[in-house]
Amino acid sequence: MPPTNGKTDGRNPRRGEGAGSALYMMRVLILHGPNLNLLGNREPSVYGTATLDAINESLSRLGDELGIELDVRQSNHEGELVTWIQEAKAVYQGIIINPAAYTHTSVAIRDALAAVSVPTVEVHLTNIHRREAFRRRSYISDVVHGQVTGFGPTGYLLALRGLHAHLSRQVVGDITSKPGTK
Ligand code: CA2
Repeated sequence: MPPTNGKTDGRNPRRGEGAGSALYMMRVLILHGPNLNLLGNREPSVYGTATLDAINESLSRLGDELGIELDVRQSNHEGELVTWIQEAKAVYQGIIINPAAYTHTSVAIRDALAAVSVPTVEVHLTNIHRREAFRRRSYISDVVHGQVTGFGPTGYLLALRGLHAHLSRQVVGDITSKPGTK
């Protein structure tokens, strides 16, 4: 809780702790792909009982804790996901994406992620490497910073923590590196 006596402790509660936090608020875009809006209602034996709203609420709580501003979107349309990725450049410091079935088919999403080069974490609820052969191939895994797969809804939180740590290190690097040495 912030102090209630009108004085501050020098920290903006909307800002993250850590080296970069005094300069700006990190913004991260969360993208959920096709059919993830059905979570919790269908196929609970495969995808669990948590709804997408519940996952987004826990992400929002962690975002508040880490001082990260989150925008969360879901689409069943490949082109819409591509457009959102393109628009992410210069707006978001990071992306977390579960492209769902497009993981295994979409050169367009891969090309968009490669083009914007915003640090991205790929998330899958299930372990795609121990499922059907067609799910083992991800078209984006070699253009993203990292992949979290098989931890259910917790995977999104691990991804956000990992991205936060990565982006914080980048900011420290930017501040401490001498001009012309990068
Ligand atoms: O494990 C994951 O997160 C997946 O990205 C989920 C995708 C699947 O195509 C990928 O291979 C792995 C499927 C998302 C659809 O979610 C549903 C949820 C409830 C009912 C039906 C589908």
